[in-house]
Amino acid sequence: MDLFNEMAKAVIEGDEEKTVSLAQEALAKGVDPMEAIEKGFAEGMKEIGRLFEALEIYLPQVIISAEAMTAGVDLFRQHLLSKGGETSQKTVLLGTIQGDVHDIGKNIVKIMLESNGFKVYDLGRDVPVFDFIEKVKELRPDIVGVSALMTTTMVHMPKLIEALQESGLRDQVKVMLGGAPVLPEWAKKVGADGYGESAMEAVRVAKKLVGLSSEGERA
Ligand code: B12
Repeated sequence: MDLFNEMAKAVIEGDEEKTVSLAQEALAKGVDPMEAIEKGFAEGMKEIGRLFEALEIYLPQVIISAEAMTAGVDLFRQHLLSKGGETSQKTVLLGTIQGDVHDIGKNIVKIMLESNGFKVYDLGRDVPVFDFIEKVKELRPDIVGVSALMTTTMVHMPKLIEALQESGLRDQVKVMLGGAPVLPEWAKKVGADGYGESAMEAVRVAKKLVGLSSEGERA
């Protein structure tokens, strides 16, 4: 679909006005927001990642593209929230782990979970393990969802699981991990209950973890 290519291109060019107007166009045409995010905007961000890794572009360009993507994704989020919908009363505490400011993927996971009836408490990015633990105590969520985009920060994920154990909270909450460097085998090895490769999978896994669906395997 041409629209998805245009959306990817707008992210690559870091054109915020364009990402917003294309998101509006997608909604007007009745395109599924999640499909548009995954096949449009996220494809553009993948290409940015490739160009950055090939040293063809520099950090400021990545930042501009990230901002353009965020603006487009926000428009979809407002639309999905305004539609309301059923809520399962199941809760997810979500955040990007400490030392890591990457939050685009985490924000997409949040939108997907919200539009599938979960109540999401978003701790934001660069969230210390300690803050996760304090919020689990306070909010008693069904699931803790943790994102990491760097090999240097994903190492805090097992620390979070250990801290949950030490605080006597591990049996009361499911842990779901995600983010580009996280692999399913690793998530399982460090004791997570679930892993999601994409935002769509995050929803499938979250539903399974809280007993709302029977599909899928344990991470
Ligand atoms: C955009 C970006 C940035 C932006 C982030 C803006 C933002 N608000 O997020 C900016 C410019 C700020 C940035 C900064 C840096 N970045 Co950067 N960045 C990227 C880039 C290009 C894209 C990431 C992205 O948004 N992808 C798109 C989203 C949609 O995908 P995603 O995050 O994977 O999320 C999906 C799934 O993983 C999953 N998911 C995600 N989270 C979760 C959580 C759960 C629970 C579940 C179930 C699923 C799930 O669902 C999502 C949607 O489908 C990547 C390259 C790449 N190839 O990934 C580098 C990359 C991640 N960055 C990298 C680096 C090194 C940095 C910097 C250190 C650069 C620097 N020299 O300063 C800083 C880090 C600062 C810090 N302390 O965090 C490296 C990391 C290398 C490593 N060690 O592993 C990468 C891989 C680039 C590279 N090859 O060098 N970056």
